[in-house]
Parts: sequence; C-alpha cells; structure tokens
Amino acid sequence: MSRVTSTKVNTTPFEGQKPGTSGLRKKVKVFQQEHYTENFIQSVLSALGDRIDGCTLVVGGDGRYLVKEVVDIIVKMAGANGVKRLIIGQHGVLSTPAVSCLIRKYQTMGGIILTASHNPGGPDGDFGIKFNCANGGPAPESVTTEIYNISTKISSYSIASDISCDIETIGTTSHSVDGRLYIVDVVDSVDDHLHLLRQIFDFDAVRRLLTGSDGNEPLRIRIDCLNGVTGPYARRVFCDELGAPHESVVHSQPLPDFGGIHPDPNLTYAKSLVDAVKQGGQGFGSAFDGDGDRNMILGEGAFFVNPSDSLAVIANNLDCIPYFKRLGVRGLARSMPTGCALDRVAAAKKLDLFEVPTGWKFFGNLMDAGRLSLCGEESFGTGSNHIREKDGIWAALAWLSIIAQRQQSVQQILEAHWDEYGRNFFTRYDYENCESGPCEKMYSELDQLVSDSSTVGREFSSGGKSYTVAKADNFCYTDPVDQSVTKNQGIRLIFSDGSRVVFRLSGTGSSGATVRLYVESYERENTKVDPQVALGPLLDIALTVSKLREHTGRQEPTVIT
Ligand code: VG1
Ligand code: CO
Repeated sequence: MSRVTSTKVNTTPFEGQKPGTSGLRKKVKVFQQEHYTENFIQSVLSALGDRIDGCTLVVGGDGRYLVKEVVDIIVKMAGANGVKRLIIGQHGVLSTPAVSCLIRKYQTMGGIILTASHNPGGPDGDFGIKFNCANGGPAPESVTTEIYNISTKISSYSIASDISCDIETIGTTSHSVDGRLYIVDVVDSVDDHLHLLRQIFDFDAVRRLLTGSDGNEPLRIRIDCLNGVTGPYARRVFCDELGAPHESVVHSQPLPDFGGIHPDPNLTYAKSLVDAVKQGGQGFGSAFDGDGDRNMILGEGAFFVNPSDSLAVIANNLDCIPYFKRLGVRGLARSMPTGCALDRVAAAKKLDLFEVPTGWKFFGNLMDAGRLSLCGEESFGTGSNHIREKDGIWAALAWLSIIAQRQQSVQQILEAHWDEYGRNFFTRYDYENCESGPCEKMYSELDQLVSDSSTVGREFSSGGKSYTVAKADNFCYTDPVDQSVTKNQGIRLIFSDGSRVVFRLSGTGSSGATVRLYVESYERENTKVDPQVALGPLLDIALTVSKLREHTGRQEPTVIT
C-alpha cells in the first residue's frame, strides 16, 4: 500500500465549463490548458457534496486522445477528495453503456465518462467529460447546473499527485491518502456489459442465425466500430460469443484519433460501411459511434433503417427479446424531434408514450419510476431500461434477435411494419460548424414566428402541396416524475395533417453552431417512395420559412439522414 498526502492547488475559474446536451465538450487543446481539466473534475466531485466521502465511482473513456491522461488526473483527484474506491476500465477504456452498466451493477455514486462521443478525436479534435449519477444515467440539468456554478467560483482543487496506477493491467491497488483507504480497481472493459447482454437476449438463437447451425444459410454481417470504443465489445459479442467470422467486425481497434474516421454512424460518415455492405452482400450491417451508444442499422444491399423506424420496429417486436418477455413492457418514449412511428406502435399496444427533449438524460426519471422500458432518438440512439444510456451493441442485438425470430430480412421487416402502420417519413438535415451569430438570429426569428398568434392557421404551399399550421411552439417539457421544467427545446411547426418541421441548435458541438432541421410527414398507403421526394415540399417550406440558406450561407446540409 502506498502512503500519500494530498495538496490543494490554487486556481481561477475558466469561462464556459457548462455541460451541453451530453457533457462538457471542447477542443482537446482547451482541455490541455493548465488547470482546465482539474477545475472541471473538481467541480464534478464537489457537486457530490458529502456523498463523496467513502463512495465508489466508475471512470472510463472511448479511447480517444487525452483519455489516459485524464484518467490519471481523476485517479489522483478522486482519492484526494475522499472517494474510497475507483473502478476503471482497463487501458482507461469503457463504452458509455458499459459505464452505465458498471454504475448500476456495483451501486456506485456515479461515474465519469471521458468522451466527445461522435465528434472527431486526436490532438486537433474534441474531448469531453460527462458525469453520470447513481442510477447510471447522464446527470440531469439540476446537477449539471450545480457543476457549472461551482466551476464559476472555483479557487482550488485537491490532488494527490504521488498516486500512480497502472491502468494497463487488470487488478486492485490500495493506497492510503491522508490516512484514508483508497482502492483502485482496474477491470476488464467488456465482462460486465457482456454478462448483462447475455441475460437480455437469446444468444443461442442469434448464434444459430449467424452460424447457420439451424440449417439455414448463415446470416453474414458486417459490424463497423469506426475505430471507436466498441471494437473490443463487438469482437467479444459477435465473434467469440455468437460465432460470426472474425472479418465480420472491422475498424475494431480503438484509436486515439479514430484513424482519422469521424466516428458518427450515419450515411455520410459511415459511408464506407454502406459501400462495403452493398458490395459484400451481407444481410446485416451496423456501425457505432466513438463511445458506443449510437447505432446505424443496414439490411442487405445497404437498405437503410431510419433510426425513428428502427425504434418503432423494435417496439413492435419486443416479444422477440427474452428480457421484455420476462419483465413486461412499461411505457415507450422518444425525444421530441424523433419521428412519430413509435407513437403508432404505442397506441396499438396500449402503452404509454412519452415525448421528452433531446438528450438521454430525460429518459432516466421515467425509467427509475418504472414507467419506461424502451426509448430512442432520431440521432441513432436506441436503448432500454437495462441501463440508463443508449446502447449501440444492444440495438444491433435487438435487430438480430428480431431477424432470428421472424426469419425475415431487414427490408421485409420494415416493409411489413409500414404495411401495418403506414410510414412516418422522416429526415434530418444537419448544417455543421456554421457561424454562431447568424444561427442564433435565425433561431430567435423562428422563436418569434411561433410565438406570434397569427402563425396558427397560416397556410404554406410548395410542390403542389399545402400545409396549414395547427400548432406552433418552442418545445417545453415538464417531467412527469419530478415536475421539473425544461424550456426552449426546439422550434416546432405542426401542421393539420400531423406533419412536422422542427429546428434546433446542437448542444454537442465544441465550436461554432450546428443547425438541425427535422422534417416529418405520414403516409398510410404510398410507403415505398424515397423520403427525400416524399418530404420535398415540406423541406422547401422549412427552408423558406426559416431563411436558413440566407442566414447560414449554406446551400446544402453537411449530413442528411
Ligand atoms: C445530439 C443528438 C442527441 C443526442 C446527443 C448525444 O445532440 O441530437 O439526440 O442525445 O447528440 O449523443 P445535439 O444537441 O447535438 O443535437 V452522443 O452519442 O453524442 O452522446
Ligand atoms: Co455517443
């Protein structure tokens, strides 16, 4: 046991240590400023108040540049601040869902996740720090506000600089910090999450599907980890456990700069997967983001499953997953901009449906209250109450379970869904890294438009289609569990036929502004047309009403989903 003493280091506040949609995200260079990271970590630890004394915390990151250095800072600061036990993923690596799993399994006071998720990494890329609470979910706004408030007044931080810990090797080390016992546990990054997944899904059924041991042709899959954190998880789950050949999992080594890949599983940044599945003839493809909480699902020929549809299909097929058969299904939920296909499933199955603001933190209260089983976002996030984060590997397993049970292709499953429910055409346009000023101006003009009482009833036309505004607002959410109110969550124009146009400014960027435009429209019959065609008139109206092109100077979006 090493014996060390802690010291208090004087510091002054940094501006802007305000967590956004999902933690504090800034350029790596910002975090590298002297005291910057320590200030924020101290703010996180101080926000725990007395609960920090003798508690356990989890820490891990997505393997990106700076993770190891920051794990080391946290090892030294957690001990100095009275934490009794720190659980760290080997090499400092833990996916976001794995952190949530560990927090819950070992009943810790929370965890610190080192990730900027889908944002690029490397010395010139992004870094991020996120705090999750004892329920395993992202800290709610009350906690992140407290963290921020502390960061604006901080004058010192506590650190025990002499603690050293080998995070490359699994094992336990004990330290005496100012005479208090401090234990650091380095654990396998995958074991606990894998153990949980085994309890949720019928691994035998999926193994039969992937190996052909049921007498059918094996389903060939391609899983692209985009050099993010999921590599070790995907290899263990899909290859070792489920028998997929090794070449099925690609880009499976977590790299500090993601090998130059932008680890965002969508049609633009994961185009290499789309092309590979088109050429390779696999019947299933999936990609995950840097920290492993997002997923993209493709079928044969790279048939794209829109995330809003993916959520609705999983909801409609929960009986293919043993976990839900065992525990039953409480309610369903989606974030506000997410397409409303889920609502139709909820209505048909007589389940409660909740609509929350963007960001996973809003689902946690409903889950903790036993009112929510399955939820998702249009931004490639899907998950359930098995943990309190979205879970990419879980989503791929959910799909494989449905395919195994229904013995249908991805496309057949989707088309059957549209036949049953009709189709909520959905698209999202992202305008990334715009200038902040003009975007904020556009947003405030739209805010005025929706607060103007004459907007309701106005008719907009394009391409021979007319839409009448039935409701216009800036989405405001009252949490049904604790009644907390969250305002200003996106501009909505809802038309009389249920079509919607939504505008938001991203809260996960590290600089500049990203505008998100979400457009949705429902068709009962004509379900097989191209979404960009089906939504053309509404898109045109959205761009005209907002003067988006004029404000941003962008003719085309960076990413279309
Ligand atoms: C985006 C998505 C949101 C998601 C968030 C975090 O937020 O739109 O749905 O919850 O990223 O995902 P924003 O504010 O940029 O629109 V992750 O995988 O980056 O933690
Ligand atoms: Co993520």
